[in-house]
Amino acid sequence: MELVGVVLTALWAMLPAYVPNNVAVLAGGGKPIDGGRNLGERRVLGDGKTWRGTAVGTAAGTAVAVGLTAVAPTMSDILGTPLPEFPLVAGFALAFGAMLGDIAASFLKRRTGRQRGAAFPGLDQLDFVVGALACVWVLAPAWTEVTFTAPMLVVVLVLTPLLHIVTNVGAYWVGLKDEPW
Ligand code: CTP
Ligand code: K
Ligand code: MG
Repeated sequence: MELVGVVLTALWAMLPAYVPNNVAVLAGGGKPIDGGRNLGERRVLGDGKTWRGTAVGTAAGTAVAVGLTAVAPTMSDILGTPLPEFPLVAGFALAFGAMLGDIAASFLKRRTGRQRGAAFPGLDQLDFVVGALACVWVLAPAWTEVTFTAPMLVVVLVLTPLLHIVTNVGAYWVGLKDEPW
């Protein structure tokens, strides 16, 4: 497959993982997952990781996977490259894994003394990708192995940080986020 095809397929396959954290920003609020508890001097996760944001984000990413699956045959024809369909468990795993990766990153941020909202370059841009890929690989191993080729993984690791920066600066600019990361 040529590069354009690899890039299209990689972005398509990761869309259910790209959506959840952005939806969580819009849906967030309410009870924090850690219930306000501390681990040592610091919060376990902090007020930025809520049940509602996590649930709505996961649901949104799963819904995206269902939608993409419905249009996969048509879009494959239009774009001239075979685009994968998502079994429900794979769509859910990509979405939920993205949220879990972000939650794990907040855990690490608090352990390293970073306040809520503080930047952690590198981790901020890739936490959700690593979470999504690990989760889908555990919950849908056969699908993951045929869908994610090595070139696609390289494209994902290179393009995701760029997309993440563009989306977050955009969200900050229009006033949806408090920080541009
Ligand atoms: N959010 C949420 N639940 C999640 C993830 C995000 O409710 N599981 C919402 C919160 O309102 C959060 C906002 O999305 O403040 C932005 O997410 P993020 O940048 O990940 O959180 P921060 O507030 O920056 O906190 P942290 O330092 O822990 O990343
Ligand atoms: K984050
Ligand atoms: Mg943040």
